[in-house]
Amino acid sequence: MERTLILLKPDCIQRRLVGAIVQRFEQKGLRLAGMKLVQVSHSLAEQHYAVHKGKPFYESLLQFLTSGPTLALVLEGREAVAVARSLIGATDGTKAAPGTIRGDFALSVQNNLIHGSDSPENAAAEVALWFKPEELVSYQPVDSSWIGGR
Ligand code: D4T
Repeated sequence: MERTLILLKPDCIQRRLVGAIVQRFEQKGLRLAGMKLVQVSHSLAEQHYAVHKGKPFYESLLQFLTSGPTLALVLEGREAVAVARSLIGATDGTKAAPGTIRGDFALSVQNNLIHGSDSPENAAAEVALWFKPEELVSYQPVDSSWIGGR
Protein backbone atom coordinates (compact mmCIF):
# COMPACT_ATOMS: atom_id res chain seq x y z
CA MET A 1 0.00 0.00 0.00
CA GLU A 2 1.37 3.41 -0.99
CA ARG A 3 2.55 5.88 1.64
CA THR A 4 3.15 9.63 1.44
CA LEU A 5 4.80 12.17 3.72
CA ILE A 6 2.70 15.17 4.71
CA LEU A 7 4.03 18.13 6.69
CA LEU A 8 1.67 20.57 8.36
CA LYS A 9 4.06 23.51 8.41
CA PRO A 10 4.51 26.10 11.19
CA ASP A 11 1.80 28.42 9.78
CA CYS A 12 -0.70 25.54 9.95
CA ILE A 13 0.09 24.93 13.63
CA GLN A 14 0.07 28.65 14.48
CA ARG A 15 -3.28 29.12 12.71
CA ARG A 16 -4.78 26.08 14.51
CA LEU A 17 -5.76 24.40 11.23
CA VAL A 18 -4.40 20.95 12.07
CA GLY A 19 -7.79 19.37 12.80
CA ALA A 20 -9.50 20.84 9.74
CA ILE A 21 -6.73 19.63 7.43
CA VAL A 22 -6.20 16.15 8.89
CA GLN A 23 -9.97 15.67 8.67
CA ARG A 24 -9.88 16.14 4.89
CA PHE A 25 -7.39 13.31 4.43
CA GLU A 26 -9.34 11.03 6.77
CA GLN A 27 -12.62 11.81 5.03
CA LYS A 28 -11.07 10.91 1.68
CA GLY A 29 -10.15 7.48 3.03
CA LEU A 30 -6.41 7.83 3.60
CA ARG A 31 -5.30 6.46 6.95
CA LEU A 32 -2.70 7.57 9.45
CA ALA A 33 0.43 5.43 9.62
CA GLY A 34 2.57 7.93 11.57
CA MET A 35 2.25 11.33 13.23
CA LYS A 36 4.60 13.49 15.30
CA LEU A 37 5.11 17.11 16.26
CA VAL A 38 8.64 18.23 15.43
CA GLN A 39 10.67 21.36 16.09
CA VAL A 40 12.54 21.10 12.80
CA SER A 41 16.31 21.60 12.93
CA HIS A 42 18.17 23.59 10.30
CA SER A 43 19.84 20.37 9.18
CA LEU A 44 16.54 18.49 8.69
CA ALA A 45 15.05 21.46 6.82
CA GLU A 46 18.12 21.55 4.56
CA GLN A 47 17.85 17.84 3.80
CA HIS A 48 14.11 18.03 3.16
CA TYR A 49 14.41 20.98 0.76
CA ALA A 50 17.82 20.02 -0.73
CA VAL A 51 16.34 20.10 -4.23
CA HIS A 52 15.73 23.86 -3.85
CA LYS A 53 19.25 24.72 -2.65
CA GLY A 54 20.51 27.83 -4.48
CA LYS A 55 17.05 29.12 -5.44
CA PRO A 56 16.20 32.68 -4.38
CA PHE A 57 13.56 31.51 -1.89
CA TYR A 58 15.67 28.75 -0.29
CA GLU A 59 17.01 30.56 2.79
CA SER A 60 13.66 32.12 3.56
CA LEU A 61 12.00 28.71 3.17
CA LEU A 62 14.40 27.13 5.68
CA GLN A 63 13.80 29.98 8.11
CA PHE A 64 10.05 29.46 7.77
CA LEU A 65 10.19 25.68 8.28
CA THR A 66 12.32 26.07 11.41
CA SER A 67 10.29 28.96 12.86
CA GLY A 68 7.92 26.82 14.94
CA PRO A 69 6.59 23.29 15.28
CA THR A 70 5.67 21.18 12.25
CA LEU A 71 3.34 18.17 12.37
CA ALA A 72 4.74 15.31 10.27
CA LEU A 73 2.29 12.68 9.05
CA VAL A 74 2.56 9.51 7.05
CA LEU A 75 -0.65 8.70 5.20
CA GLU A 76 -1.37 5.37 3.60
CA GLY A 77 -3.85 4.28 0.98
CA ARG A 78 -4.43 3.61 -2.70
CA GLU A 79 -2.48 6.17 -4.80
CA ALA A 80 -1.76 8.06 -1.56
CA VAL A 81 0.86 10.37 -3.14
CA ALA A 82 -1.31 11.60 -6.02
CA VAL A 83 -4.49 11.70 -3.97
CA ALA A 84 -2.85 13.82 -1.25
CA ARG A 85 -1.34 16.20 -3.84
CA SER A 86 -4.73 16.71 -5.45
CA LEU A 87 -6.34 17.46 -2.08
CA ILE A 88 -3.50 19.91 -1.30
CA GLY A 89 -3.71 21.97 -4.54
CA ALA A 90 -1.27 24.24 -6.36
CA THR A 91 1.83 25.64 -4.59
CA ASP A 92 0.70 29.27 -4.75
CA GLY A 93 -2.36 29.78 -2.54
CA THR A 94 -3.71 32.45 -4.89
CA LYS A 95 -3.75 29.92 -7.76
CA ALA A 96 -4.89 26.83 -5.85
CA ALA A 97 -8.40 25.75 -6.80
CA PRO A 98 -11.23 26.30 -4.34
CA GLY A 99 -11.97 23.04 -2.55
CA THR A 100 -8.29 22.21 -2.16
CA ILE A 101 -6.53 22.79 1.14
CA ARG A 102 -4.39 25.66 -0.16
CA GLY A 103 -7.29 26.97 -2.24
CA ASP A 104 -9.46 27.23 0.85
CA PHE A 105 -6.91 28.29 3.48
CA ALA A 106 -3.81 29.89 1.87
CA LEU A 107 -2.92 33.10 -0.01
CA SER A 108 0.87 32.86 0.20
CA VAL A 109 3.40 30.88 -1.86
CA GLN A 110 5.86 30.28 0.97
CA ASN A 111 3.38 30.06 3.83
CA ASN A 112 1.24 27.52 2.03
CA LEU A 113 0.45 25.41 5.09
CA ILE A 114 1.38 21.97 3.92
CA HIS A 115 3.84 19.77 2.08
CA GLY A 116 3.02 16.52 0.30
CA SER A 117 5.51 14.21 -1.41
CA ASP A 118 5.41 14.57 -5.20
CA SER A 119 6.22 11.00 -6.29
CA PRO A 120 6.24 7.52 -4.73
CA GLU A 121 10.07 7.50 -4.92
CA ASN A 122 10.37 10.85 -3.13
CA ALA A 123 7.72 9.75 -0.65
CA ALA A 124 9.77 6.70 0.34
CA ALA A 125 12.89 8.86 0.82
CA GLU A 126 11.00 11.54 2.76
CA VAL A 127 9.25 9.03 5.03
CA ALA A 128 12.69 7.55 5.83
CA LEU A 129 14.10 11.04 6.48
CA TRP A 130 11.36 12.06 8.91
CA PHE A 131 10.41 8.78 10.62
CA LYS A 132 12.19 5.81 12.14
CA PRO A 133 10.65 2.47 11.06
CA GLU A 134 9.40 1.83 14.61
CA GLU A 135 7.46 5.13 14.55
CA LEU A 136 5.22 3.83 11.75
CA VAL A 137 2.24 1.57 12.30
CA SER A 138 0.50 -0.79 9.87
CA TYR A 139 -2.99 -2.01 10.55
CA GLN A 140 -6.09 -3.13 8.72
CA PRO A 141 -8.87 -0.54 9.06
CA VAL A 142 -12.27 -2.12 9.71
CA ASP A 143 -13.90 -0.17 6.85
CA SER A 144 -11.30 -0.97 4.17
CA SER A 145 -13.68 -3.05 2.05
CA TRP A 146 -16.01 -0.02 1.89
CA ILE A 147 -13.30 2.56 1.20
CA GLY A 148 -11.71 0.55 -1.63
CA GLY A 149 -8.20 -0.30 -2.63
CA ARG A 150 -7.70 -2.72 0.29
P1 D4T B 1 6.02 21.50 -1.02
O1 D4T B 1 7.31 20.88 -1.49
O2 D4T B 1 6.20 22.32 0.22
O3 D4T B 1 4.93 20.47 -0.91
O4 D4T B 1 5.51 22.48 -2.10
P2 D4T B 1 5.23 22.18 -3.63
O5 D4T B 1 5.69 20.82 -4.03
O6 D4T B 1 3.81 22.52 -3.90
O7 D4T B 1 6.13 23.29 -4.30
P3 D4T B 1 7.69 23.34 -4.57
O8 D4T B 1 8.35 22.03 -4.30
O9 D4T B 1 7.85 23.97 -5.92
O10 D4T B 1 8.19 24.42 -3.49
C1 D4T B 1 8.66 24.01 -2.22
C2 D4T B 1 8.30 25.09 -1.23
O11 D4T B 1 8.97 26.31 -1.53
C3 D4T B 1 8.10 27.39 -1.35
N1 D4T B 1 8.30 28.31 -2.47
C4 D4T B 1 8.17 27.82 -3.73
C5 D4T B 1 8.58 29.63 -2.23
O12 D4T B 1 8.67 30.05 -1.06
N2 D4T B 1 8.76 30.47 -3.29
C6 D4T B 1 8.65 30.02 -4.57
O13 D4T B 1 8.84 30.83 -5.52
C7 D4T B 1 8.36 28.65 -4.81
C8 D4T B 1 8.22 28.09 -6.22
C9 D4T B 1 6.79 26.81 -1.26
C10 D4T B 1 6.88 25.48 -1.24
